[in-house]
Amino acid sequence: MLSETQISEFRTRGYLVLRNLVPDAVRNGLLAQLDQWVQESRAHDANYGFDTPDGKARFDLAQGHSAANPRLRRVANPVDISEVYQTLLFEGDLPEALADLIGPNVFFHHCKLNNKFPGADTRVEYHADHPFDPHTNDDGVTLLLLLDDMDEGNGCARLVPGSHRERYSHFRDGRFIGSTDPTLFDEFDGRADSLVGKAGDVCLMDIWTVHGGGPNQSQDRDRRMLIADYRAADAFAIMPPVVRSRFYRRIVAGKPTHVARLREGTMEILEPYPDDSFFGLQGQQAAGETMQ
Ligand SMILES: O=C(O)CCC(=O)C(=O)O
Repeated sequence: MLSETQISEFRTRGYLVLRNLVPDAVRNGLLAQLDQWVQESRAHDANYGFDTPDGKARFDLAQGHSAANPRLRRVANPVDISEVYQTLLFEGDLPEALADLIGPNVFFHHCKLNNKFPGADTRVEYHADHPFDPHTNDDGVTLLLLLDDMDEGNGCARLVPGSHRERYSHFRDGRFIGSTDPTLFDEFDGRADSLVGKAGDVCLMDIWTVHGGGPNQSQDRDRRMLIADYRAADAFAIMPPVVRSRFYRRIVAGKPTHVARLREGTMEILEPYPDDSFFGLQGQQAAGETMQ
């Protein structure tokens, strides 16, 4: 599905944007489901939905959440509870594009919805995805589907081109902090490209590409993004997945294997962390939580 030029752009920059890939009808189905979850969140005052494979809350609420002002900032593995998400992520064009980059055999790892509400201070600190889920090899792609039009004003993601060839520690004082060293954030800000795009655009990002993003500073523009992590089928986890899906290791392209491929090198190994989502790990409390 991808051209040689697109594949080469992915390898050089560490990401590739495919414009207008997901039709409005499909996107509207995903958003209708998300709207329903936001409505349901009004009945809760702390994270909820613990019927997940790892017992962590599926629905993560930002500070300031209330029935009148719902702040559902993250849904872990919407695919586990919604068929429209399954169809999009497991069938059709998207798995085909992934197979062109890391195939022919590809499995689904996990996914999540990130919801930056207008005026909310939710930000994402610069990090790469592979350090959260180390595997025997690092052939993997994170897919970012823009559910709304995005730019810096409503907190689009920012990606550091070329950073997939660099390596940054996600530890500080011997502890996994879920981001690169904060003293590097200014440098990354200077180098990063903003993922400016229209709803329906898809970005395919190498799992080593450093990325982050500021808050949604607009008064009235949503910033909703679906994020899905896929790996080559011969990559095997070195530790349990941090956001476990009931579809973990589902083959979406090619066929399964029981033979692991190993990449030589070194890798930081995190301790499993208790927070429901990585926002907690990055120091942004959920509704009802207080600083330790
Ligand atoms: O929502 C975003 O802009 C990026 C989120 C992200 O990188 C993540 O959840 O791992």
